[in-house]
Amino acid sequence: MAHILVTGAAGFIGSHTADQLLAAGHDVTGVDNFRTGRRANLAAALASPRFALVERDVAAAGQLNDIVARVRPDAIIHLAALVSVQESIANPELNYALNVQATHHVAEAARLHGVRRIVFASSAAIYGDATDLPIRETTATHPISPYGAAKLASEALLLGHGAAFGITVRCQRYFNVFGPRQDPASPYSGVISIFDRRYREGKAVTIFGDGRQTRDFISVHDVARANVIAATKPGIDSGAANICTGRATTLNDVVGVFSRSYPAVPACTHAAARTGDIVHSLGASDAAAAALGFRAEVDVETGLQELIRLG
Ligand code: UD2
Repeated sequence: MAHILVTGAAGFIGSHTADQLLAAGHDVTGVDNFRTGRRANLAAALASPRFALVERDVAAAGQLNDIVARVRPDAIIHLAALVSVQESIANPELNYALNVQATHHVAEAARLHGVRRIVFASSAAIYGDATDLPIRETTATHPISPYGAAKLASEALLLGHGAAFGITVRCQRYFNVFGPRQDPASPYSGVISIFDRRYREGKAVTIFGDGRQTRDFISVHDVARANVIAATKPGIDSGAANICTGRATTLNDVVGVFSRSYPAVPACTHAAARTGDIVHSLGASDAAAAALGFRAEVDVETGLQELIRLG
């Protein structure tokens, strides 16, 4: 069994990752500054004697060093981040601190204390508005937001450290992640989290555009499993891979699942498409299968039904 340090452990993806690591028998040290993470997400993890939580800001230099020196983790899963593209546009300086500098601090903590592996939360945002689908890891990267740029820069920082200092680095390029604990609070939150809340409240949802836009929606349970594999599977090499399903789902299909489960909720309304919205996004999943042996298992309908049951 391994000891894994998870930054951003109280977040949406972090808390599911901690839960799955614990379920697999590993020890977990979670680090979070609770800027966007929530203690309630860790209710299950905190009940485990193999889980420890440290409140700390990884974006401040040196903040991880004493923890890493004490815990001596086998791997760091670095998920702490500024998670909103819109916030990165409103506040590029904060994006730089939380999404670039913090990554460098993680890489340095790993180098200084001999951590052998880092798993990093990258994003499909590094590909920008690529239109040649499905998106492969060989697709040209051209970020169109400070957020996407920071994720791409972080990949480079980590892979550079990895090559120079003998650290295995896995960059996980998540597509549209959805599932329990995703925060629907902002208008720019993941569309499924917004729709889930509105249907539960009995309110009509709004589709921006005709609803025929598609996304590669991946369940957070699959994403957490991909993180566990990347952090703990023996004998894997450094690299980057899409973490996606390889299947496109239209927004109309998503609304269809909700509306069948909530027949009393008024029909959805339509508004103008969001400026800058990409119409189609779809990842190729073969690289993650080859490098990690990972394939997504939760189809969108099953994942939506889980949310609806929890509602
Ligand atoms: C995703 C990521 C973003 C960035 C981007 C890169 C999320 C939450 N966002 O943005 O971080 O990586 O991909 O391409 O994963 N929509 C509605 N009604 C609503 C809200 C949204 O119709 O109330 C539409 C929206 O206009 C878009 C689709 O739903 O066409 C998906 O929107 P999103 O914000 O969940 O995710 P996306 O793909 O724009």
